[in-house]
Amino acid sequence: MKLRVPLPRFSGRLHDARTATAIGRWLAAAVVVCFLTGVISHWLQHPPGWLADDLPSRPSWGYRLTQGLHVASGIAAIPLLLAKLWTVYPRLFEWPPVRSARHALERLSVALLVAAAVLEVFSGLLNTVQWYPWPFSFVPVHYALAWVFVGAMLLHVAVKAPEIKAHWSRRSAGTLALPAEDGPDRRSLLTGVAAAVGAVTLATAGQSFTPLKRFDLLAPRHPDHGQQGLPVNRTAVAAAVAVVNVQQWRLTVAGPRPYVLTLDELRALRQYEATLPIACVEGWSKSAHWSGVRIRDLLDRAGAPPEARLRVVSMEQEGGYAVTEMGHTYARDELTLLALRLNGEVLSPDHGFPARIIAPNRPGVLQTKWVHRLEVL
Ligand SMILES: Nc1nc2c(c(=O)[nH]1)N[C@H]1C(S)=C(S)[C@@H](COP(=O)(O)O)O[C@H]1N2
Ligand SMILES: [Mo]
Repeated sequence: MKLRVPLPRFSGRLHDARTATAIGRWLAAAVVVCFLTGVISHWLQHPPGWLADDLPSRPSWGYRLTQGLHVASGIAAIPLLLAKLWTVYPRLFEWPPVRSARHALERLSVALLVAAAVLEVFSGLLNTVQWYPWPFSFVPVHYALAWVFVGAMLLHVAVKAPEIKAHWSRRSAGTLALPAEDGPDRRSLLTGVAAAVGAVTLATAGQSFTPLKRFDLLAPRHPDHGQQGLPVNRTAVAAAVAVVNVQQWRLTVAGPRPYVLTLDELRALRQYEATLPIACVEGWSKSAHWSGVRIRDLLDRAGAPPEARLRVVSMEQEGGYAVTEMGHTYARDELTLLALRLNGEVLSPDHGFPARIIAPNRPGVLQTKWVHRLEVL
């Protein structure tokens, strides 16, 4: 008996190379922006050894821009990816499934590409809502997958280069005599995809691009929701930081000339002001007005050498951000503060009372709250 596989037949005409190329170009553009800004983000948060002491602390808005672009391009990639997969999915039913060793390899690389792409964008999306329904740690997996994704995409573009070239523009497709009557349908499809990208971008970009905050309907954060004019990522209760007894609280600075300060002594030191954003890796950001003591003044008083790194220790007991480090480019920047006040008020407990780090061009996760100890390294 002959085996008969009931393959679906596709009557839609838009599952063709021209549509795949048109959407693929936009998708590739979004992925390139997302990848480059993602690598910047990763290196600022987890610098490789050779870079750790040279990370630039300027421009002060740099991380806000790159991370805003990272999350926006990642969100835009979702409708593009879905549209691209819709365009090419009839190929899943190609018969025979494998024609040659070369063909098998190509299909395998496409399977890898699709798997990496889907996992990457959806893990990123879930991260923006702080939802981690998986057993692995987000950052290393998201970072490693990014390389797999981009590597598989480059391979795919190389393999498909002749087809991409042939279908790059409407005119080049015309020379291959694609049916002209598909034109209006394709235009509707592409317009629909563009509208979807525009809609998700408009409905989320306001979480970091504040002029659009009125339209910020889908983003998990709104720049105006939060105490003292600034969103809160982790409250004092969530971080299990006890209510601070101001009389007993001390800032300890460990270094060649260690010292301890009370809160009143800290407030009596020369105060500086800085307007700097909190730019969370999850995609929201907002500028705020801070004042407090310059980190470099505290370091000088401790006799720290100019190239010294600094370890910042929070009163928070557990949690991945309780202890952070900063290189000398940040520690010596005149804008880097041990902030005591935010937007004209004493820091609220959720914003890190009594003292927190605020530094330019730095991921939000490293803007340590509830600081009580600084160590010169
Ligand atoms: N000790 C400590 N500091 C922390 C965090 C934390 O969990 N623990 N969260 C960080 C993150 S992820 C961000 S985005 C900022 C948010 O600061 P905000 O709540 O003052 O806006 O604080 C950072 N500082
Ligand atoms: Mo964050």
